[in-house]
Amino acid sequence: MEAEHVRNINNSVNMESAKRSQLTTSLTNKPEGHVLVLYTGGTIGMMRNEQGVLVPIANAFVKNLRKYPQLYDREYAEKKFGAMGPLVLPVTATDNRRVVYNVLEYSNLCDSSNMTMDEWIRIANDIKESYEHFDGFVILHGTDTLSYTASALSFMLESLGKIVIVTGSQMPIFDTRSDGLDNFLASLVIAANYNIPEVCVFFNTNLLRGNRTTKASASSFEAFHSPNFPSLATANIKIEVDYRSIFRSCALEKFYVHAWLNQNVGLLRLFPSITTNLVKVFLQPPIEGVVLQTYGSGNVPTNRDDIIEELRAATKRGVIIVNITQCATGCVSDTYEAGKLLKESGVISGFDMTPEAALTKLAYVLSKREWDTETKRQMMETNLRGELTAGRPPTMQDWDLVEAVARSLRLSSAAELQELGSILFPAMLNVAVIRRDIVKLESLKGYGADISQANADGRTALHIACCEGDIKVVRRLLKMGANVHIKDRFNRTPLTDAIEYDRHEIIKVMLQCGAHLHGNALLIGERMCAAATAGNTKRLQSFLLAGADLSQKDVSERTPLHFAALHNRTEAIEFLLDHAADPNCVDMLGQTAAELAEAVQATDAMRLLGSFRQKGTVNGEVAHVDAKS
Ligand code: ASN
Repeated sequence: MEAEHVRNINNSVNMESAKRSQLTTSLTNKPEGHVLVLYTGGTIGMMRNEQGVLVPIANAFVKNLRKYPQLYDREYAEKKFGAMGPLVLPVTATDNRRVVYNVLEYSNLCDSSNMTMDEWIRIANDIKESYEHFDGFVILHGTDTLSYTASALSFMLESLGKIVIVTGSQMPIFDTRSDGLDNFLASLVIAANYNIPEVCVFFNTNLLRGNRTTKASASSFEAFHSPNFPSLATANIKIEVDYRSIFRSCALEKFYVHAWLNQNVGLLRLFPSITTNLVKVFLQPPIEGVVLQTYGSGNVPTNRDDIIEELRAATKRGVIIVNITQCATGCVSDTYEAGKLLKESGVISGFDMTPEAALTKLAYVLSKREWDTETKRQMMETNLRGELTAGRPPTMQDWDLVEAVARSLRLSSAAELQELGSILFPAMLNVAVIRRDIVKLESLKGYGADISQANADGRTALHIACCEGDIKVVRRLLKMGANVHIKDRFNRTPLTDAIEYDRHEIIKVMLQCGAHLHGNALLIGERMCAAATAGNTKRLQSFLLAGADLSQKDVSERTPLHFAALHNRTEAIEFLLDHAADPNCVDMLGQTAAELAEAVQATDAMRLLGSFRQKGTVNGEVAHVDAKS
């Protein structure tokens, strides 16, 4: 009896440990999400010097991060990348991807009150340089001018397909009680796990659209508000994303950086008894754009013709003047006579833009050489990155399809409705894609479907469309804002699917929209080697169109040409040679493709490669070259 009891306990202990080890394996086997952190300065990374004063200390941030187990899973990181490799977060049970992050520390770590437009341009260029190597970006920044930087970046990063989060903190991350740790961790997790192709600000559990934010408190942990637009996501026990409010670029173009800004811009805030002279001087050249902060819903005094005249004269000279409200929330309109006067004098509406968004948008719009003044004025009134609300915002009524289903299921709360939408829409979008029903796709979007919403396997309508192969459907999805970078449960992007199904036209369109090969180059090499082994020239062409290097090696340092030679695949050999595959590459045994062909007496391959026969040595150094002509 006793023995039985002990055996049962042992069994249950074994079961438990098996379950645990299964769980650990599934946690350690999680796919990775790669994030680049740009550390520009600010309180978040500061440390106290001997006098107890907060200062940024060069090269200390990363060293310190490695001491914190919440920020650095030493065991996993060192095993996989070595002691000086990228940092890795401990795995979380709730998120799909394990966060691997690199930190790029700026040489001039600065308090953000010292930031200038030059720094914004530098950040934008740094994102450009590493765009293809990371899933998302986190910018650590001082809070004082953080909203200006986030707003400026939202305009400079054109057709953005990946997430950029700007964050910081009110207290240094290494202080015992700090908001920095939560802000940084949540930003990393969101950047690695969620496809929100916007410049965002994360602070105190809220992910906000960057160009909608403003610093609202110098002391509260809730330092940033988004006065006229709801949060994009909230990070409490669960991270909940409101996919319907995400702004997606609908242009069929690749991500690019507009790395210029016009500095001749300014903010002019009206106040009772403002002098004519002050307005006049403010509007003089070289000023080219002014954000005018007026009263209430966009009003100026109706008894001040002098001011109106100065404004009229400036707009006639070509100065762009944008009207926004001094109020913390709300929008300008021309409901009052006081507001109409401004419109008549050539001042344009900034709707509900924050001062930070309006100013940085002016600096961006004015720097566009390809736009004339009228286009620039139009662009200022157009919603370019979700920075303004013009016209009626979408309401719940637009969601009547889901509502009808919800009613029949007796669901009523907004949360239930949202959840139902996230289940129904991906399925309905997929059916529309499979039926090639473009009208249905449009109407689903009209009903409130997020075009990039993934199903349970993480696959989006664009993944399915790339497999199905109808170029019209793919184009339409892209025009509706479908994102090209989303990875499914198997780490496949829509481009991976298009390659797998040899959809050449689709591959071209996807690349035009910024899609790129991702992941381990060796694995891509292996897949090309498999195609070469099978003599699958069409697949090799798919990889070539997708931007792959046809001389990419696999783990044994063999190229596709080695495999084509070994298996005597003449068409593949010809294709590879025609497309600049390097016949002189040697594998880990020091052998070229020609030598492999000779070793297996693949006669056709030997004939095609004969002129490239080369003797190599085991360590890869070329012993002599025997070039037959
Ligand atoms: N002065 C600091 C800065 O903006 C404030 C902060 O980061 N909390 O750099």
